[in-house]
Amino acid sequence: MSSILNDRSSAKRTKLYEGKAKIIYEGPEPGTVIQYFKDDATAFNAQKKDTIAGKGVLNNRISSHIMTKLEGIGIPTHFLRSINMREQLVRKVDVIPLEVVVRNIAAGSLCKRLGVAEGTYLSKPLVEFYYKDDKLGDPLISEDHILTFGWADPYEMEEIVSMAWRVNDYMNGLFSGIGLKLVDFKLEFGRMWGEYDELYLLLADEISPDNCRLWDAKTDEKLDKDRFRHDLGDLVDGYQTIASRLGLIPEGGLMSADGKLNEEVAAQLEDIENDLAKKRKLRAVKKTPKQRNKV
Ligand code: ADP
Ligand code: AIR
Ligand code: ASP
Repeated sequence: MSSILNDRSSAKRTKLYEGKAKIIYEGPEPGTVIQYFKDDATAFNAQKKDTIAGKGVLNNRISSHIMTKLEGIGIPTHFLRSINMREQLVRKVDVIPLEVVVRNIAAGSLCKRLGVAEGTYLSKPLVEFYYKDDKLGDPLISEDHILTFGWADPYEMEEIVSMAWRVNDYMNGLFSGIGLKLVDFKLEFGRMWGEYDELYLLLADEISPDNCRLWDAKTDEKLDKDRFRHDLGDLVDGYQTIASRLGLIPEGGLMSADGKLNEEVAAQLEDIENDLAKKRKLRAVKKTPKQRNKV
């Protein structure tokens, strides 16, 4: 049953790219692609790997929900609609090779790099940029590197930083309302050109516990991918806690008592905010001559 449901549609699709956590397939209409969420987990530039049943389903659902909410407050995203429990239809973009990290509380590489104690509240949200290149280990870069190498222009950087702040404001409210601290997160953005060569800058990729640090507000228990990175406990348990507090899965969770994915519950998660998504309109950020990613 599981393999039928999981492979149902992907079998017929043309694979465009396979990454560490997702597969990108050709979409049904021009300008679209399908994101398939795998159960694969990697950390430390894929030096640590595992397959964790249920992770893909949860990330697909959580990301669809958050992207839809962000669209609702006027942040343009690539998300079009959910297709099934592991797949979503998104607008195809040229991904800007940047990982934009926003931090509210010190954790992870910030602590390692600067010796700051984990859990220190930052005096203001900190926006960092990393050059998205696995071979180089996604190095930390400055805005000047981005402009010097033409990975984005000043206008795009202004938009990116402004969107990152707005996403942070919104998600801080969303998560604090359900007893979670938003420690930090990573965003990716992409370019899409319209019929008249107008440029749309869209929030792309995913927003899920794979790329957000989320701690329980009372206990500071880590509920995100750090569980996997540092062997802190069952990953799916943490992701399920987040999803159920967001009201996305029933209390009992997604896994059956035998530790397997409950296909029936998982299939119900497909039934989501697609109505809202249909009402969306895109706003171009500027007219520009066609210029594709240089890297
Ligand atoms: P990685 O490439 O880092 O291993 P994933 O396994 O998550 O990451 O693969 C998904 C890939 O698809 C990422 O490289 C991401 O930048 C890219 N991507 C995300 N959204 C879109 C989109 N809307 N159009 C095209 N590519 C996208
Ligand atoms: N992130 C960065 N690269 C990949 C991911 N997923 C996310 C982490 C964390 C934030 O960016 O999940 O939420 C900062 O990561 P780090 O390792 O720089 O502290
Ligand atoms: N996803 C990245 C990796 O596989 C980084 C991380 O999440 O730790 O290495």
